[in-house]
Amino acid sequence: MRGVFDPRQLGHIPERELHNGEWMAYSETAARANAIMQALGPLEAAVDYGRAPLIAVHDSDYVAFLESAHEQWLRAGRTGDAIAYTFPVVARRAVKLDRIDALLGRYAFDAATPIVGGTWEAVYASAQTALTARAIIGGGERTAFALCRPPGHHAGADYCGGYCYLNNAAIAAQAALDAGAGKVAIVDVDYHHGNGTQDIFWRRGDVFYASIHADPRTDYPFYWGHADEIGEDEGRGANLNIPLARGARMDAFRRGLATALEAVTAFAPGLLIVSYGADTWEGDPISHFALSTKDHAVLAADIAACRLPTLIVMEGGYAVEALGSNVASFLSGF
Ligand code: Q9C
Ligand code: ZN
Repeated sequence: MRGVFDPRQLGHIPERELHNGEWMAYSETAARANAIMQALGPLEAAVDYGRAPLIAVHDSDYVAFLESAHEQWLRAGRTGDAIAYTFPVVARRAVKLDRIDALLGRYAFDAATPIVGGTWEAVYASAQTALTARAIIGGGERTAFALCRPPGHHAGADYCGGYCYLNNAAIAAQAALDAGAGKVAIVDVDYHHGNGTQDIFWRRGDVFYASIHADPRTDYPFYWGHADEIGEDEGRGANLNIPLARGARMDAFRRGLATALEAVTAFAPGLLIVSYGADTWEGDPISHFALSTKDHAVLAADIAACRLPTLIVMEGGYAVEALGSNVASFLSGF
């Protein structure tokens, strides 16, 4: 399978994140991408499609913020990672905000998403990586892999969170629609619910989003991912959440995936995008499912049995020592 990677993605190196009330080393490291590359061998370079496909999904003021945030942070006399300490949950008003701290909170929903010197270049390159892999399928390949990092599925149209800044899968989905795909389905098999992807397509009938993930009653991102969230307006019925209890093993996950894939098949998309997280693996340091490395190949084979053109976009997975074999196992299932 052809794969895409852009080395600019390695320049995003946050120092730490707030986790259960304490600072800990940042989990979403550049070493993740290196481990995957080592397991897969040479990947193709990303093509630059510019900002237009980013703006087709994200608010342009949010994208401009991402591009300038770290400079603003430095101009305010700060050093290190830019991070929010206040979040406008009560009054998310359209007032003009100038102070960098106000902007950081306005455009983030958690403290897991700092902005550092290399963040903009990396998130831009990550989105271009997804777009390039999408174009490979547009050119006639049945499958392609986008080694995206930072990941994307927690990022909404105007917010970052959960290590995500630009929603790579959503950007690729929109690009596919704009290229004439008709309808797109996204199946999200990361441990966490992809709240950003759900939000972006919440009222849309042309993109079906299905996710199997840890129950938000116990797990991040808490406020999204519950089974009763089915979309609204045109998007009513085009959102399917399948939450599983902590500790879930392959049998439960596979049943959930089968339900999701049945709905995808009924939707009859022109393209299937898989938001693939390896954080369902049994040894993941921040997650609590119990899938084995071999299980990943079985899930992928279940997906491949749908016989749809399929773009695989990398999301989470934090056990760096096992990440290469988990991703290689998943891709082998196709
Ligand atoms: N104590 C992805 O897998 N940290 N993002 C939660 C809980 C955020 C995971 C802290 C986890 C985000 C793409
Ligand atoms: Zn995850």
